[in-house]
Amino acid sequence: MRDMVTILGGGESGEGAAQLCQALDMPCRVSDAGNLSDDRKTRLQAMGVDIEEGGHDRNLIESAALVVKSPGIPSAAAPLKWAREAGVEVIGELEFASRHTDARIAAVTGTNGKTTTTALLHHLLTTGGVDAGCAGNIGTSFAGAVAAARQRPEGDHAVWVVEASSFQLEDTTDFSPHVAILLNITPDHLDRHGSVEAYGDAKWNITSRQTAEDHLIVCADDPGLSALRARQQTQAQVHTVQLAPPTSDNPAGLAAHSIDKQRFTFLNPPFIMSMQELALQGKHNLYNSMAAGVAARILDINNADLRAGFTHFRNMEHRLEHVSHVNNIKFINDSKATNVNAAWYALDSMTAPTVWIAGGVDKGNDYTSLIPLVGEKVHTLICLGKDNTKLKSAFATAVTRILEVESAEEAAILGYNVAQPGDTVLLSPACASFDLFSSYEERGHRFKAGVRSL
Ligand code: UMA
Repeated sequence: MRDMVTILGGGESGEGAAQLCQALDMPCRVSDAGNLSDDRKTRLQAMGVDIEEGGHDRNLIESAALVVKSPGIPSAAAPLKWAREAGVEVIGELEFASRHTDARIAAVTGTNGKTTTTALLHHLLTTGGVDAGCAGNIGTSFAGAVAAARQRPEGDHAVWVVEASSFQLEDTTDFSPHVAILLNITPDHLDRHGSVEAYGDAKWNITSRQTAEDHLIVCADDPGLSALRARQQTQAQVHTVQLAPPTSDNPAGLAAHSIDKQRFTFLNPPFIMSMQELALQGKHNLYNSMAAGVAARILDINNADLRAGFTHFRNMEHRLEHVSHVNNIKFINDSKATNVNAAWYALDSMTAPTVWIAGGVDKGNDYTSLIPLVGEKVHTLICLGKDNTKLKSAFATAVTRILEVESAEEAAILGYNVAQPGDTVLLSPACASFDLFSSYEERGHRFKAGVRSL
């Protein structure tokens, strides 16, 4: 029967899509190429959702009213081809969620910093008294979050702050946030998108359907993003964040810039904040803060609340997270750094001699940009991966000592043993975690457990 929604993938997105179907009284089934976790299966069965595991039945796809796909499934996958051939509409879970909320959406994307910026913007809005929800790639599926918000006595949120990945944006057809933040573009997920251009084009969907009533916030200092903007169009009002004062790029916009890195300034109307007051430190976080601040101002947050929000924000776990000091050796957990650019920012922010823990699943990494930083700051590289061949050869001449471990606890302990008082031990892998861990979160938690055991 053609009234069923077939949900492909039974992870976080699949469960969220099923919850939203239930909230909307749409019959649905979840189909997964692998197996669902026991917890998820129990929850879905309790909702009365049919579950298919170990593969996707073509009939269930061809007979669906709608296919909602999880972001991890590439669009060239066979089940999506079957759906398209049968004339069945296929949309991503993010698109599905956005079709069923009337809230204003502020969406954040970029290669790095999007999780921090999403969390910060959400914090700024709630500090300013806005009823804002937060969901998406940050960890809670947007569809599941919308379903849950609809059950509240007060109903849906007024604003959703949504972290959107390239995978999710690739699967959109109508998604059009009122405020979009595009932070930066550096090569990532090339195994999925094929080229940095295709990756950028997927991200551009954050603004491609915006109108002149909407807002796009971009970093004007990012070369990858500038290249993307040069070949793409937007109807939205553009606001820039940058280090130098803005010149020609829409001077009427709510631009933000920093002066001599000590303070940053928002224009129209003016607001100045010293960087010392910011909870988030580091150059990349300056961009993240400015972008979130511009978005918050568009969403009517006043200067006093903005200042309070910037000052009291606590950063997310696994992002340049200060774990502890042990005998004057500092431990930092940056397990979320799953690509070269993220690790570059982490290394760039190191101010002491560093023991660097890196490695995992290499997504086609080019380590060249890290070599000068590593040569300058790192005395020991600890490789934490199943196959460290590429990492070892890339840094063979840049670093004096290269060691290998196969557990994050061991990496923390070895890091402690090779560090001198005053040093920093940094876990910033530049790689995905799936060779040794189920997620970057598990990698970070186990590293922190190793630090705590010292
Ligand atoms: N599966 C199929 N058929 C396939 C392939 C996979 O059924 O052909 C199944 C798998 O067996 C698995 C499920 O799909 O059970 C997993 O779906 P998924 O990979 O889309 O993962 P979810 O658990 O739904 O989590 C997704 C995001 N994951 C990815 O995009 C890979 C999460 O981002 C996100 O937090 C979550 O939705 C809620 O929005 C994670 C991520 O790694 C953090 N994102 C990437 C990144 O940040 O770089 C993009």
